[in-house]
Amino acid sequence: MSALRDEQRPPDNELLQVVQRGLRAQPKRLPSWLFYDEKGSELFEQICEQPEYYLTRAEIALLREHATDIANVLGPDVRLVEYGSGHAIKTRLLLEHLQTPVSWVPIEISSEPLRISMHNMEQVFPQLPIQPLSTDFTRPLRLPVPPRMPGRTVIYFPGSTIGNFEERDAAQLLRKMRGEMGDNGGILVGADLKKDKKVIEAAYNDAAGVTAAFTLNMLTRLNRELGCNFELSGFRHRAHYNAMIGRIETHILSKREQRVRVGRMQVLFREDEAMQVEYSCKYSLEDFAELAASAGLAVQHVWTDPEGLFSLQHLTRASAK
Ligand code: AVI
Repeated sequence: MSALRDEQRPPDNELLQVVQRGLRAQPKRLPSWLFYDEKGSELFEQICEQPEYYLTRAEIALLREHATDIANVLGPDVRLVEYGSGHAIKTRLLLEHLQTPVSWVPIEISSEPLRISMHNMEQVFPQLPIQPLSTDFTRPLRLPVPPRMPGRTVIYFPGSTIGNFEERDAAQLLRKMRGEMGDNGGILVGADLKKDKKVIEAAYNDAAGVTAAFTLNMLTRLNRELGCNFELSGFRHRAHYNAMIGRIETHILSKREQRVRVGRMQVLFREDEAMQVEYSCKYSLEDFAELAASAGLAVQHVWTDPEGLFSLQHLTRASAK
């Protein structure tokens, strides 16, 4: 278990500092990347299969419906750079339709998922050059030299992971992509759309409790990796849709007053105290266009699934002013 987990986390004392800083903050908060240890990644895969979690199904339906059109818009000889190695099915649906793609560059911090997705893709597209990059995609990238001259570089960022970044960080990430794709490049980014609060809240509070297990697994990870003593029965998951801001706000709530050991710190949790662990932003088409504009990008095309739940947006550089 693993290589992958060991690579994913910063060295222990760095991790401890991140966690202690978050627990000293008022209100307490921990970064959402802490979800994704091996167990958390498995639970996320299970979330994607829950009947309430419409995002993955909607994005796949969108690709089934529009992949030909998307491929036409992206044009021939694309170098497809994928942020996160993601759900292989989405990438396959896209690659199947691209005309003479130059290469696929999956970027993933953890080597095991990267290896698996490469292996799967090699089976389906034996002719396609694959140039994996095992790194954190939020950092500046040095893309590998392509096997032949691409018509354009397109950065593919599926799954509405952009929504897990706060607005300023999302704009910064898009601006970084803008630099990496070059003048005539593009970004193909998944963005979950605003909709009925009940539908959104159900997606993050599935009846089977998989999302709750995913959230609380963060505490199990801290117990294992930092020797903390979080008692899992003393905490619960809460995901609430903040309609004013347009985002799911996920918290871990303390069911009672309790103290937890985190390194040399004793952290006091009051009864009902909420620790913020994730945002999942939802966008109107205008919201997303504004976000893109703040990163020097313009929305060229938007595709949605037949139910209008989810969008895939093609962004290019906004014309120089
Ligand atoms: C990865 N990301 C797009 C998921 C989301 O919907 O925000 C993570 C997730 N958290 C709870 N359920 C799913």
